[in-house]
Amino acid sequence: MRTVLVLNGPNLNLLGTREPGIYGSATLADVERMCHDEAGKLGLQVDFRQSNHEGQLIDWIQEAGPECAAGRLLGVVLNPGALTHTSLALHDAIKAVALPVVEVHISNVHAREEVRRHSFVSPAALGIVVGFGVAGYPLAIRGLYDAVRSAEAIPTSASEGGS
Ligand code: CA2
Repeated sequence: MRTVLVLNGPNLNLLGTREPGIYGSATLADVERMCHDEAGKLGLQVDFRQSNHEGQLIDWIQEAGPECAAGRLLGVVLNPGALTHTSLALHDAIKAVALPVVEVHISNVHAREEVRRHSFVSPAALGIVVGFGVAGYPLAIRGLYDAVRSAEAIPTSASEGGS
């Protein structure tokens, strides 16, 4: 069974405890359950993680590259938190391992402060889900699954044995 890795960045461990007007009242444990439910419908497993540290997220992305290449991992759903708006290093890590990543944001970052309108991650992402609350996580899993399955269904010159 293939796995989808769900990564959460800084402060998302506080979900459901503060700022419910922006982020809602669901906790990160609730989000994890929603991800397991959606993945189960698709025949996938979920590996759900959160870190407040940029380097830890980068290590996890680097480790995901070979797992994906080996076919054990479908890809990554990533809510980078505020690192979205600051981290060229996260961008570089995703590009370096050629990993399908769906970026997710609980809030509509484009309707908030100007600084939240720029994402370093988006140019390296396969797709983006923004502003649907925590429902964006299962949507991102579904989108990742459909996109990877479509890509795998299209024969490449390598899979056909061409040059
Ligand atoms: O909307 C999102 O998902 C964000 O990635 C959340 C980040 C924010 O910096 C991004 O601009 C948009 C913030 C995560 C912190 O989450 C909290 C949750 C509850 C209470 C306090 C922080």
